[in-house]
Amino acid sequence: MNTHVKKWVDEIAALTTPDRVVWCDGSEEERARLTEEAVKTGVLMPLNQEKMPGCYLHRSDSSDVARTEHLTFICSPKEEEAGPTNNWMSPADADKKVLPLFKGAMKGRTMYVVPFLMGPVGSKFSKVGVEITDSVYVVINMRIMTRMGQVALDHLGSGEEFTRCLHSLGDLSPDRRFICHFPQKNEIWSVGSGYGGNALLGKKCLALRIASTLGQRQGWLAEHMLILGVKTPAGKMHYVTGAFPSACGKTNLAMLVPPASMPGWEITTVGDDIAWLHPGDDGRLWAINPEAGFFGVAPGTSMKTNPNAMRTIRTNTIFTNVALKPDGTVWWEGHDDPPVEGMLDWQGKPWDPKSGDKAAHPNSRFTAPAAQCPCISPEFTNPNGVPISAILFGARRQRRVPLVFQAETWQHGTFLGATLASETTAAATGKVGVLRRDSMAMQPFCGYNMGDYLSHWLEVGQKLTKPPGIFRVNWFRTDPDGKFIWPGFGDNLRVLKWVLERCDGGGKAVKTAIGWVPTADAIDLDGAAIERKQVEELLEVDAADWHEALELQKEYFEKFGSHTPGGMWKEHNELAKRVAA
Ligand code: OXD
Ligand code: MN
Repeated sequence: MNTHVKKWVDEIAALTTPDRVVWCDGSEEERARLTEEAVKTGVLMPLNQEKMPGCYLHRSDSSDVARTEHLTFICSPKEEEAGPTNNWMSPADADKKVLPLFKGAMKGRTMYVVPFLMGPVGSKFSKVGVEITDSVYVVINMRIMTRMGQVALDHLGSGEEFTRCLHSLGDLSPDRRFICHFPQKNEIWSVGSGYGGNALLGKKCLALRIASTLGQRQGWLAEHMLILGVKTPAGKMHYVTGAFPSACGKTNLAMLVPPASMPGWEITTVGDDIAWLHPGDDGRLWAINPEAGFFGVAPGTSMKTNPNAMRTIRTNTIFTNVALKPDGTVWWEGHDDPPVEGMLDWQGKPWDPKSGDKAAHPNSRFTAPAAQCPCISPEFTNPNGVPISAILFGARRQRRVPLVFQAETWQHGTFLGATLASETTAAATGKVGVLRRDSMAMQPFCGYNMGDYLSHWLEVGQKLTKPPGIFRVNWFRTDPDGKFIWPGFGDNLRVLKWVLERCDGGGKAVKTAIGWVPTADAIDLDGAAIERKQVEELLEVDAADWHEALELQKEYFEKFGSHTPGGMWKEHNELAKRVAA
């Protein structure tokens, strides 16, 4: 037993006073036992075991259905270290305000100790966490989302370097809900929520917020990015990462199925949400996926939009807040099957299709093992990761932003990521559809001052002699009737094809004020259900449109004061000159 882990667990047990302490080893026997317990206590409901073996439904508290960004804090010693885009709480205030919520919080409950590994087994890039939680739902989900149990303790050995992740459901009241991150002491406290992004502490809290600070100190990047492999018909293998805000199609893009009209292309999935990026000795950028599962948005997932996800979630999957059919299977808005009589909604109430209410919560989720994905990459478990040819930055934008364009340099690409803005989704509480700044899709997940984060991006770029190409994409432009113009999904491969041609020194493009834009004939539309004329529209750059964007970018960079790197101002000023010209 690692003495540092043991000591911390003893301290937390003394603080939270659970009835019993259970150390989790990650075994199949343990999974079966904990699942049985969760069924007995009503935390999980078995689904139809013939049609969906190993699948369960969880219904959360109705006030606990998404990430709560306003209750999420970075507890660095100085406010400036957290920066203007994070909520900050001093460590002393956290001790006063949040720590007492853990006092006696596990009385009458079981305290589970969950050692977990983020990243492939045997990788020097992987990190160990230990989550202490009083939620059996969290334990069962952590077993899917991470490499849990002995494997993590083996990786840690006798060392002291692990993230201390303390979680309690508390009383689930949003008034007593806090998600606190302590980058200096490598610690996370989460109380009052059982929702994935707030409670599965390996995911957003460790693999993004804490990891981003480790990356800053150690010279790498923790990013909100999918990783996919693309094999061209000529047999050339490329890996691409893509940063998109929550619920903007990362899982769908990561599991893309090439359209029938593009034979010979092959897509494999390395990750759908998080990438840890390291500059390699060869001057390239290398990526690992720290996660072992998918925590995907259910609504909109179907055999049409994402057949690989649908096949992944047929077995051994935990569904949260989806609708239940009378035959014990599940349903959500956008499912292939039509809704049936007698369904229960996500809160377990009879659902009336005429009511206009959603049957599944818009942020209902599936938690599924990545290894079950039919297109999982053989490199998913490679300790070295995969070398990256291209980075995409995408967001949900109804207007202005073209389908795709390429940055000129790493610095320009960093600027394209930094100025990303997207319409909000149901993945976080708050209004949906409001345009907000979301640099690198990391605004809610960066554990330190985002001005310094942008500097760090530039520093990492300096270490790359063969940097990936950087591209902005936008699948979400709409017509005057509000309908998406670009078909998306499998057809996104047409954009990827141009992207990779550019990375290989080909691909026709014109230089515009904002970057390299494909010529209208450069995108392969063979067999696509979209007219060339529409694609021309999607590629249009109207310089006048960018005047307003420039104003907003300026305001944004000013927020960070002296922390905004000079390189970002340089890109901003050059864009202003080009737009004016
Ligand atoms: C997620 C999110 O759950 O981004 O991945 O909210
Ligand atoms: Mn995410």
